[in-house]
Amino acid sequence: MLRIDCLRSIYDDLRDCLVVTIMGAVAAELQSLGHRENFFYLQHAMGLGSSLGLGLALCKPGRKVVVFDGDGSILMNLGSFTTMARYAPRNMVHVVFDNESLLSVGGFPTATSTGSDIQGIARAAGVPRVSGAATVEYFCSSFRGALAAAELTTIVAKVEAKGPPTFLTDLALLENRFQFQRYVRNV
Ligand SMILES: Cc1ncc(C[n+]2csc(CCOP(=O)(O)OP(=O)(O)O)c2C)c(N)n1
Ligand SMILES: [Mg+2]
Repeated sequence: MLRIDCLRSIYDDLRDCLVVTIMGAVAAELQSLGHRENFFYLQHAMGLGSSLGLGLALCKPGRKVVVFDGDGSILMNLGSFTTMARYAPRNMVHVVFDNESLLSVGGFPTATSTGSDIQGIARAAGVPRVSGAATVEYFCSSFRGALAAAELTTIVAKVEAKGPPTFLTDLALLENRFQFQRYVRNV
């Protein structure tokens, strides 16, 4: 399963959501499908995508918040699961694309390549809805189910360690930051 195909399958469902991605491959892939002012690509702060998403979800309870995370990133911030579970915002969908790799910096294997189980960690932390996905169809239906469920959900999608040809885009970090901030303020 390719991450870009997962993103494509749910792209239209993101229209009214506040969307946060981690940096690197997933940010470039989502942008390649078409940037929107409700998308924020968190640069550099590796591991903190879910933390940012949690803050947004708590501040904007009337909006769905979607986080596109990575295995390497969430492994750096596993405590985020316990904080997410503690506050359990009903409007947050946390997707972890697990390619068992730090793909964006050259493809070094992560601990999920040797058996660490992100779904198990999320469950143990108390996240109320946790599921896995290994096909695009299943991912798409799980994601739509999570949006409709109104309960904090983590979906761990096992994907190939394949990314876009380049991570460079023409959207500057600050431009994205101010645009997203204005969008959030006005919703
Ligand atoms: C604190 C910190 N350490 C290292 C980096 C460099 N870095 C950027 S993306 C990345 C890999 C992210 O891995 P993962 O979350 O699995 O996403 P993938 O690249 O596989 O899509 C790394 C190590 C960083 N931005 N911040
Ligand atoms: Mg990865």
